[in-house]
Amino acid sequence: MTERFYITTPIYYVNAAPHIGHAYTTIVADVLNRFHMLSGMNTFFLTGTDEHGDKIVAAADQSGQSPKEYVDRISRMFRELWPKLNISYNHFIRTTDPDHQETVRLVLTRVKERGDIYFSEYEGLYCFGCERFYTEKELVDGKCPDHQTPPQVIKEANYFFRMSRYQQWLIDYIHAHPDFIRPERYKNEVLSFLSEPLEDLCISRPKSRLTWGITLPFDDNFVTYVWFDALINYVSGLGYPSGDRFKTYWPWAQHIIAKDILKPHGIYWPCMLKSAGIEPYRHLNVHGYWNVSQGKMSKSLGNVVRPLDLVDVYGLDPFRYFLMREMVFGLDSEFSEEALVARLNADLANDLGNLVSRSLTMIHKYFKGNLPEPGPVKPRDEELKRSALALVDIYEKQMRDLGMHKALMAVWEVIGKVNKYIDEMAPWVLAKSETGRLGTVIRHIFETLRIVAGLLWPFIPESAQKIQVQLGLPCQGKDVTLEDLRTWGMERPVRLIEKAPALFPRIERRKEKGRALPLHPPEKALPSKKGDAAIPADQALITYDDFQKIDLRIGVIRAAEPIAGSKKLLKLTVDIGEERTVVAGLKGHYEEAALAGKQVLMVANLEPAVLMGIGSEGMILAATDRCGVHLLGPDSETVPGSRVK
Ligand code: ME8
Repeated sequence: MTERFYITTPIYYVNAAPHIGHAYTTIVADVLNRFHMLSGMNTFFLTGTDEHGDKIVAAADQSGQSPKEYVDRISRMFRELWPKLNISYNHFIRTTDPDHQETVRLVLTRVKERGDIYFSEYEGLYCFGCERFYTEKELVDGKCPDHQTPPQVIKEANYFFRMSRYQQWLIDYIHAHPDFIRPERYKNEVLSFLSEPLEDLCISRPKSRLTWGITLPFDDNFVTYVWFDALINYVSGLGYPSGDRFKTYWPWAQHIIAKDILKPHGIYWPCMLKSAGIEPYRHLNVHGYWNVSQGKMSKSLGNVVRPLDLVDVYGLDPFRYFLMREMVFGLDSEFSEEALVARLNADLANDLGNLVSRSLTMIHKYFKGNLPEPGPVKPRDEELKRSALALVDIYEKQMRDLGMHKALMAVWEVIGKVNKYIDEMAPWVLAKSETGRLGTVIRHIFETLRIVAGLLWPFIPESAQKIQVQLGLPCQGKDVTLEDLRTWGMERPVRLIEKAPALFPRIERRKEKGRALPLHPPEKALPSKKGDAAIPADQALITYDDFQKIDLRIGVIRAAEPIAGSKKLLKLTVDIGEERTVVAGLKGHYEEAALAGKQVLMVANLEPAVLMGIGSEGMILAATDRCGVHLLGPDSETVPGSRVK
C-alpha cells in the first residue's frame, strides 16, 4: 500500500495578521508535503485558524465587531495568504466549523465516559494572554514568561481533565519512541516537564466569564477551554471518528509547531488522545523562533515582518528559499533583509540562475535547442554523474530528518560542481573541434540540471517548474518522482529547449543599512489582562479627536526619482512649507517626470520609516481602484503646507 503522510501546522489565532513566523511554519509544512509527494506518498496537509477564547473576544471588542464577524474576517486573511505563498494545503479548518465543534463534544464525551473528567473548585494564577493557569514555579519574576505581565488570581469551579493519570504512560511512550518529539532538545524539555508531578488540566470556562467557545456536552453553563478545543482540530480536520480521511491518514500525523506551544502539543495532546482511545500521532516536529533585531517579533513592539511585504519586494521563491536555507530546524534564527538579499544574489542569481542561463544558451547556440547525442565519456563526466545521483540520496535522508537547510546545501554543492565542470570542460572550445565530446558534456549538464530542478521543486516550486519547462521536460512538479531523479537519462525533452530570461534578477542594495520593507507600526495594545494585540477593523469608527491627530497638509512634489532595486517605490521630495523625503509606491503608476509640480495631500505627522534604505518622513494619499492609483490633491492651486481639516 502507498505510504501515507499527514502534515499539520498549528491553527493560528485570529487575533493578529499573519507574519513571517506563521509563514515559516506553513512553508515548512508545504515543503515537506511536496517532498513526500516526490517520494510517491499519499499526502494530506491541514492548516487553519483557532477562533475561540478570551483573546479573540478581546480582539473583536477592540475592532468593534462581533466575534463572528471578526473571526470570519481575520481567518479569511490567513486563508487568502497561503495560496499567494504557493502553499498547497488540502483542507483549511476553522474551530468555528460546525463539524469541528461536534467532534470536540464527542471527544469530551469519550474522555468523560472514561472517568477522566471531574468538577472541582480551583484557585490559581491565570494569564489571559496564554489563556491558562500558571504555577508559581513557571513564572519569571512573578510574571508570565511569554507576556511579561503578572497573572491574575482566579478562583472558580471548573471541569478538569485527569491528565496526571497519563503521566507515567507518556514518559514510557517517549522513551520507547525516542523520535516522537524532535529535535531531541525538545524531547528533553518535555521529559523535564514530566519529571515534576503533572497537574490535571482545567478544561472549562464558566459562561459567566466567557461565552465564545464550544459548550460542554455535559454542562451548558461552561464552554471548552480553548486549547482542548484547538488540539482536536488535528483529528476533526480528518473527519474523526468515521471519516475516510481519518481512516487513511491517522495516525501518520506529523505536527509542525514552534517551541512556544511545545507543552500543549507534547503533553496535553498525547494524554487527550490516550484518554479518548486514539493512537498517538507519529511525530511532533518543533522549530525555533524567528527573531528580529535580536529580539522576539512582537505585535506590540511594531517589529513584525509581514510575508507579503517581502514577497512584493524580493519575489516569492527567494523568500521561500531564504526561510528554508537560513533556519536550522529547531534553532532560533535572526531575520534580516540584508541576509535575504545576500542569499538571493549569491545562491539564486549567481549560482543557480547563471548555471541555468549559461546551460540553456549553450544548448541553443550549439544544438539549436535540441538535446545532443552523447559521444565518448571520460572520468570527469562520470564524476559529475556520480555526484548528481548521490545527491538524491543525501537530499532524501536530510529531508526525512528535517535537515531542510542541509538538503539545500547539498543541492548547492552540486550546482557548484556543474559550474566548475562547465569551466573545466570549456564547451566553447569543444564546439570548435570535438562535437562528440561536446554532446557528452551537454548531456551531463542537462541531466544534472534535471535532477537539481526536481529536487528544488518542494522549495521553490514556481522557479523549479520554470526550469523543467525550459529544459523541455515532459514531467514537471509533482509528476516527477525521486525514482525518476535517480535514473540517469530517464527523460528526454519533448520540446525544444528554451533560451530564457534570468530566473532571479540580482538585487542591488544601497551601501547604507536600511530596510526595504514597510515597518508595521505597533498595533494598539489591548488592556494587559487580555494579552495580545488586535487588528483594527476597516469598519471601526474613530472619534473626531482621533481624526484631529492626523496632521494633513497640502504639499507639492518637487522631485521624483526611482529607487535602485525596487519595483514599486519612488523617492519623492515634497514641499509642505519645508522639504520632506517621502517613499511612495507609485512606480509604474506615474511617470516620474509627470509627478514634479503635482499638488498632493500628505500626512505630515506619520512616524518616520526606512524603506529601501531611505528615510520616509510622511505619506501622500492616493485612491486605488480597478484602473490603478490616483493621487489626491486640492482642486485649485493651494499654498504648500496649508492644513487640511
Ligand atoms: O499558538 N518564529 O497560535 P499562534 C517562528 N492557536 N514561528 C512563529 C513565530 C516566530 N517568531 N511566531 C509564531 C497558537 N510562529 C495556537 C495554536 S494549535 C492546536 C493552536 C508560528 O497564532 C509557530 O508555528 O500564536 C508557532 O507555534 C505558531 O505560529 C503560534 O501561532
